[in-house]
Amino acid sequence: MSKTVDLAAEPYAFTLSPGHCALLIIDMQRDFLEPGGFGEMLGNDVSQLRRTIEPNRRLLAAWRAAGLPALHTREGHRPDLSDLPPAKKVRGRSATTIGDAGPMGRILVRGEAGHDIIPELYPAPGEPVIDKPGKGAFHATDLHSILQHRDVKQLVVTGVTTEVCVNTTVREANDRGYDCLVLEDCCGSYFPEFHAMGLKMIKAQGGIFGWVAHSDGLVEALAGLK
Ligand code: C5J
Repeated sequence: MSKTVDLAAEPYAFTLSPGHCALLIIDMQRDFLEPGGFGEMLGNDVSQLRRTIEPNRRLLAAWRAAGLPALHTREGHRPDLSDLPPAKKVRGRSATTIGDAGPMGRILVRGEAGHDIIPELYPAPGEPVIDKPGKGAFHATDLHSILQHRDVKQLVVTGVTTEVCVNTTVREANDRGYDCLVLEDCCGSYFPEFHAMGLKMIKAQGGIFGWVAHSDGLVEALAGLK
């Protein structure tokens, strides 16, 4: 697919190359998004994240219909916690931390119900799922080689949370030479001000880490690719 499409974005138009672009959906996991999960247990307002489900669902459907590659990430650790840095285990001084029993199984442990991706955005067969122990999706994962083998040079990035795992991943991707388009309505934070600032930091200084746009333009462009 050699056709390119210019999408309205900030700080300036993003030239989408469908043949070299992948959708990367960050950590849309039950423990972060669902009422009764770990995020809510910590006192967070999950509705701030849940508003991203429908835009992501619509985007993912359009993306798949256009025949483009989608990848999903999950933040979490091995059941024996051997990949959990001690500093991450104790951070926050919470009574309940990663690896402990939580409302949907052991918190952020692979294989537990809360660690899995929400049903609305469940990966289709053949869509890679990147299990990441850190905030960034490139740290200690095979994401970079999977993208390189598919000749991916651009990433459309969505998911949660804007200022933590989305921002960290976009910065890692930028340093590895990828152009990133972040979709504002498909990302979310428990803290609206961090969401706004997280997006601002990406597109500041001429797009120091990448581009920011609404998903409407991309969904419309994808329909035109069929
Ligand atoms: C993510 C977090 N996914 N906020 N994790 O952003 O700890």
